[in-house]
Amino acid sequence: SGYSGYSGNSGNSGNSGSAQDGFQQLYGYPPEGVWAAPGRVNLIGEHTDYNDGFALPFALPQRTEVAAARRTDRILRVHSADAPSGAVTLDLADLDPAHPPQGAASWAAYPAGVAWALLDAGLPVGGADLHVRSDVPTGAGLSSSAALEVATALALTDLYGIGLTRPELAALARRAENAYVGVPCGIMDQTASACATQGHALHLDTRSLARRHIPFDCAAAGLRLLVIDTRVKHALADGAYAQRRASCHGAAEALGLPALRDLPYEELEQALPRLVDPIARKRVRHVVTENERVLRVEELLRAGRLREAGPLLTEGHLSLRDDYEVSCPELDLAVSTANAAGAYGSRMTGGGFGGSALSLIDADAEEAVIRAVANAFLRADFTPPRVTTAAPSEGAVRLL
Ligand code: GAF
Repeated sequence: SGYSGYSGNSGNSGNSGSAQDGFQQLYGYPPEGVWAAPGRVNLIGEHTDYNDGFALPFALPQRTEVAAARRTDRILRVHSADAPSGAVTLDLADLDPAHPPQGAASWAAYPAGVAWALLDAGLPVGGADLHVRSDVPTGAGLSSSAALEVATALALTDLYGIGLTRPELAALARRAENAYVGVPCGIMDQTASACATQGHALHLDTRSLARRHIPFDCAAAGLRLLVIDTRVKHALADGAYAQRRASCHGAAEALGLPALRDLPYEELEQALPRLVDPIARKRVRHVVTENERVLRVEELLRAGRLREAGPLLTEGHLSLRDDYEVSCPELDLAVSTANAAGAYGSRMTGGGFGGSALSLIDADAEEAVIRAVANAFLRADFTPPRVTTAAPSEGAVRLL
């Protein structure tokens, strides 16, 4: 998910050269193949995926590549171009969710978790050598972890002739993260990385797992999507995520519903007074209005009315800031500054408490918005943000 982010890789860090060459140099023989999976931005639909709700992510052009080859024994060797740990050697027989790799090797919990999840599902995966390179920034709320999990899952299943569908790959990658790495994320990030397609946002119903590919071509409409990485990650993030989940599940139970997904938008105002806890009321209001925003943004995209989606993005941000309370001063400043500089709308994306915001702008406003955000961060004495543009890109693929 990138929620806790594997920490070996700072992204864009000059790990130039191909994954294939890196593999050859490291292991002294060529890989059997190279697989890649992207990071994601969520356009709208935040903190809905553990409430059986809707999300609308798209894949980033930045991706994680895994060059890999089978081994004849039961050893998994993993190496990342950016990790300080050197190669990490694991025995498949010893993979244990109670003891994932620690310290400098903790990034290896993601590929190890994928191997563990495959074995745990009774699938015939064997030993492998892996070399990873990535330009998905870590800790930026852009799902570097999901990219690593999905690329590894695709590599190992292809190498061992295990035919999983893309949604099955996503589910397996999520299980690795939940049960082995120990992060209680939903299914959005892995699904985006595994299933997204170029030029489209992916409408995901996290209950039925039904997916719709919605054409989303900003360039053709004279628009750009900015991704503003605030480069902060507030310590609160992990505990607060679990708390939000618990609070949503508690509220659904109090309302007698299987999940908050089952509270229709039209019935929200009637239902809220039935919750005694004012905090729970706010959390529920976010989730229910956010599901509605996903459907409205999807409709606007389908109608080619991209600019009109802007205000819904900003509404979503305010809901995350005020009702869900997962924003932070850096994200709020990015959003308000971009909007004041002419953006159609902006919002935080991902789990929150840092990471990235996205902003929908006119193509010719790019320089002005970037300058305004950079200046605002400077004046606030915040770390300078990293701003990139993102076009909806292809999900996981085999490259070689
Ligand atoms: C993180 C999680 F990993 C996702 O599953 C999702 O819940 C998101 O936060 C919030 O929408 O990225």
